[in-house]
Amino acid sequence: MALKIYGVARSRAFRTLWMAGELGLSYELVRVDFADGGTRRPEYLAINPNGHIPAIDDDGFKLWESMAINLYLAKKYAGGAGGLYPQRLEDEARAWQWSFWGMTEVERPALTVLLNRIGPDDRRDQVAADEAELALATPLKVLDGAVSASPYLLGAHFTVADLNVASILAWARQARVNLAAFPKAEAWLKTCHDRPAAQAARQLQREG
Ligand SMILES: N[C@@H](CCC(=O)N[C@@H](CS)C(=O)NCC(=O)O)C(=O)O
Repeated sequence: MALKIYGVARSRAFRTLWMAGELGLSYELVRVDFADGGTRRPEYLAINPNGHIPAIDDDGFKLWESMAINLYLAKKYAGGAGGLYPQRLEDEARAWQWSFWGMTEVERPALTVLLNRIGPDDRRDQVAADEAELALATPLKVLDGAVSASPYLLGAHFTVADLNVASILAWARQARVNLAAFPKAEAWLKTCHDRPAAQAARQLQREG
């Protein structure tokens, strides 16, 4: 098989599995798990020296970092107007903007709420969870404004920008972050997460 995805669905590999599903790609999921030390084995470090999942091997081309992987896959395989990857240079730049924004402004507080609210009992810290939820309000307001102006982040159609941001925010929904103050963002997120490819990736998560 040409495309290998390294990771497990209950990790950031979820993002790549969702993207592969959107694109209708056939792939091999190579099970590398952080829970059993798989991410630190020499054979995996040869693919991603950071020891993190996900990573891909696309016919010999190896790539790591979830957002970079999704941008690459979308650009390579989405093709054509109305596809997941924007056609105009400016829209492409906005897809990068939203992807970097998701990683730098959203990911840490979303993960902090998740780990402290629904992580292992002995590691939960309600105060840290509440503080992180408060910190999320700033980027959520930005997102709410963006999807008030157009149905999706780059305009009328769902693109890699939506997938990347919504896949990061999946943690916030799992952690039951209250989105009521951001009704447009909440509706947009639900629309993204209701897509069949997102549901299929969620199902892979439930299966472990
Ligand atoms: N910035 C990286 C982060 C990847 C990452 O930290 N993945 C976690 C799982 S969600 C991991 O591999 N942790 C295992 C470890 O650090 O050993 C990305 O988005 O791909």
